[in-house]
Amino acid sequence: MSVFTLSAPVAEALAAGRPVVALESTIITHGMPWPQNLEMARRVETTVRDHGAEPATIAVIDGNLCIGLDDAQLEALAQTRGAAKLSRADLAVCMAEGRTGATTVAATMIAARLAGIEVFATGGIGGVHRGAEQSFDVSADLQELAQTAVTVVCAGAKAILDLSKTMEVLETLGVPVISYGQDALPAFWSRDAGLRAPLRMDDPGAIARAHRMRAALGLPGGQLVTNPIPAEDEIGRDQLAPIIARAGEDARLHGIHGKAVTPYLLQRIFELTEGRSLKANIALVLANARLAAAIAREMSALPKNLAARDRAPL
Ligand code: PSU
Ligand code: MN
Repeated sequence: MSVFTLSAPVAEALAAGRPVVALESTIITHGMPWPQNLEMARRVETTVRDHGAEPATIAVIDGNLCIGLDDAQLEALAQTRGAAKLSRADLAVCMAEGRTGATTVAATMIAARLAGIEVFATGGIGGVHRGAEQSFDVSADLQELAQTAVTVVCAGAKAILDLSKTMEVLETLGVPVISYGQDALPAFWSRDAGLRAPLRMDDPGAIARAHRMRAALGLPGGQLVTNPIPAEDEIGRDQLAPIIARAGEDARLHGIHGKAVTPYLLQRIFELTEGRSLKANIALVLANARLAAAIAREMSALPKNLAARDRAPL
């Protein structure tokens, strides 16, 4: 028996070597309000399909690690209030107890890797929180990128984080951070974080080759591709800065900590921007789905063991 369950369309695509894009589910249960969360989840899946790849949304449903959800499962997940937020630490416990939970970037990478899915689209990864020198709040997503070979397409780390510290940790962990099509690091709702990205690539084919080249070099871990939000949908950095500061202040006043921090901040920024942050969030996820599909198409056209002949025996 397999530890995970593939949906029929995902199983067929993987068996045929067709491109597949993994999608996370925490963004559905904890990142966006109902019913926009369901609408977003459906549109992301359609976008991946329209761009020539099979979407595989990942979640734990009644203890089953499901890779690929049908529409009824997607709707039930979007409506549920009790879903746990699952990172690397929580995945096995949720499955052992037969419960339902949504996978974060870290847990989605683990599941994608198990199924042989190499490309994953999300909104923004977790990172080093502001004040981490006091709270030690550093997302497990960073460590996962260092050890699990999945290329993650995001719109940057969420601007609620300390972006320079997040970049420092990723550098230490040896994670390639690749800005797509521009020199600047994007910051989720804004195109420019005010920092230069360590790497820049403009070609999905080269990104796919770099992923396989890492494996050929025997390097564990994935790649982080940061794709700037489309210009017409962005909220400028200066406009957001006071709102993010206020949301952070409110989180402190209410004693929010641990797993609750990111969902709280996203919800508070939604309120303070009167819904504009959600509109931007949906637009950037759709853009990431398009780029991830393009990378997955390129990946499926490459030989599986690219340059493996050049690798010294271990
Ligand atoms: N991107 C979004 N919305 C989200 C998230 C990402 O647009 O809600 C989720 C992801 O699942 C990510 C998680 O892994 O937030 C990070 O949570 P934490 O900071 O607690 O590790
Ligand atoms: Mn955290």
